[in-house]
Amino acid sequence: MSDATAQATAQAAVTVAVKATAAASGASATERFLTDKTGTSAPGADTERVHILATEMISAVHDIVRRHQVTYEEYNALKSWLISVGRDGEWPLFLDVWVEHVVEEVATAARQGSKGTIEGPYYVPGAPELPSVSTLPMRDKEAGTELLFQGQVTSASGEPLAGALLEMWQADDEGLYAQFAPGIPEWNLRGSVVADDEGRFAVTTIQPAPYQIPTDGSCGRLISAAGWHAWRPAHLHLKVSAPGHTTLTTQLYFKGGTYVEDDVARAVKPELVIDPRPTGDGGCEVTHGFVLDPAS
Ligand code: MBD
Ligand code: FE
Repeated sequence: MSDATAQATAQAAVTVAVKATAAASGASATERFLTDKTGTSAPGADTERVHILATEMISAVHDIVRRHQVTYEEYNALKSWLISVGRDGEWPLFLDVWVEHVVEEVATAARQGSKGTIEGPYYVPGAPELPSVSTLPMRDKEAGTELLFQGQVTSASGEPLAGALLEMWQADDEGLYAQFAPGIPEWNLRGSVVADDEGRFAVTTIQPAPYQIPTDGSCGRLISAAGWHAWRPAHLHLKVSAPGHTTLTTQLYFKGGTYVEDDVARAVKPELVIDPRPTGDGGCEVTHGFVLDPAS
């Protein structure tokens, strides 16, 4: 290797290590999915169901081609884009942004308890366990407005759910997620909070920033080619669970926040918008409870 080549290689390695590239976060999300979700996503054994769904999906594509007189140029652009989504590892991102909200709607239509919404690509199981009153793991001078998030977990019949688990994950003040953007401590702004004997919790964290879909990957290229915007409103992610109850996967948004009315992932519901009030010391505070359905 020449000196110049070695230098260029070293430079490229440094750039990869420091920048939150689409390929880096996409590859992490793909690995994550293949590790955690393969069991639930293995092809179904029900041939008739696969036949119906695959046939209708392919027919929907045929209809679009006929209706819009799709050209070979457009067909090849699509082919090349689909290949690049896989290369960038952005299938989890693409599907969770543009498809998951409808799957969630269908899956939770019969719920009586709290509304939920999509999980998205950045959940990691096994975050550090924390007591009911705690602060999410964060850096020494974590940027962002301090937020005290407190409440109670109850059953549909109003019983407190002692020891309910609240798995929380969120972006930082730059909209970046630990384990999917480089240079952030592994469990930063991720925790598994155990509620007290009355199902209560009080978690100190920071307000996340809105999330922008990486502009340098395939999803970003689709967005700019179509003239859309790339943003999700700031949000907290939660999975709330208790023995004998259906796990609630949800997100909370901030009233008046940018993109709350125009989420690229269509995952905002009115019940999920919280309105923290200033505490007077520069931070803010909100009380928000969760009601879990019985296990089905
Ligand atoms: C996110 O942070 C997110 O929550 C979803 C659903 C999709 C992309 C990024
Ligand atoms: Fe998110």
